[in-house]
Amino acid sequence: MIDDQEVSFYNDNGYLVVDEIYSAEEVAKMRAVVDELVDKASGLTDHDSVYDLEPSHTAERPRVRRIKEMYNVHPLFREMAEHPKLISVMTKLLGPNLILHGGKINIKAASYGSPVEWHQDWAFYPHTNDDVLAVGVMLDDMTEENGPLLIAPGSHKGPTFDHHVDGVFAGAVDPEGCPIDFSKAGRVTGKAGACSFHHVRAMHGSEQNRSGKDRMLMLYQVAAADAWDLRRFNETWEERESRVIAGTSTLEPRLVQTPIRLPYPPARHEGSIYENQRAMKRRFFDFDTNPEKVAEFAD
Ligand SMILES: O=C(O)CCC(=O)C(=O)O
Repeated sequence: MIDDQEVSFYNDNGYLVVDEIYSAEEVAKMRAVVDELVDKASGLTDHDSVYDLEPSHTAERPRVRRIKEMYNVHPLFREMAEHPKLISVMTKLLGPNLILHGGKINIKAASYGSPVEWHQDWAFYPHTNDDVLAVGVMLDDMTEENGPLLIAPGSHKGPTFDHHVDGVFAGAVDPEGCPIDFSKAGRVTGKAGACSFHHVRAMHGSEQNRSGKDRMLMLYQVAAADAWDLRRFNETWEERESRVIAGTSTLEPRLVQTPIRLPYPPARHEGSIYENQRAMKRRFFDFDTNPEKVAEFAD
């Protein structure tokens, strides 16, 4: 699926986009399941273990912002993590042994879908080595207008920045204190079925979706099987094995010197990155959460 030049692009920049990993039929199947799941959120008044809700959500007009760990919610999403084309790309980037360690569907609906402040995934889940990435499966076309993923090229080779506010984890960097030039970020776009791959240390974020087009992005968090999550030594062996999506696991973690910061004390607002980031004193992206205003955009 990818050649050596694309691997070099990923190694140099910390991200890559590959077209046509999933077929139109596969995307349609996944979208249909998401639609069913979103319908089930009507009546919810608060976030739960599956759904994260937009600030403008009401029980009558459900607005789901995220479906958490979708592979535990519907088997199709677990199956799609092992798609041969996807595995072929990740094998080139991370090696033959791969483990799924998290995931979500960020819905970012037309007119109001929430922004995500600048952050590095590494600040959330450091591992024993950084052969770890997130795949963004585009379930809609991701365009310049509908809040595409923005990634600061080369930032995966730099420091891990402070993601705390007043000493408590908040899941984002202070845009004023961070030396990264966000205006130089790559804007990740592609057709539905394409996938982005971003390195776990790459600085990234995205704007609120004020366009008229949905931007649904399903993220699989994948690691080389010898990268062990530093926060997670308490699951059973069977649980860990069930997350292997290619090759085999190992009991010999590979240790590599990387800049690590731990996400403790836990965020004031837990449940999702959107909630964690509510504690930020300064935001980079405009964010209209006023339900009246946001409803206006949507109508
Ligand atoms: O959906 C996006 O634009 C950002 C995704 C992301 O970085 C996250 O959910 O952690």
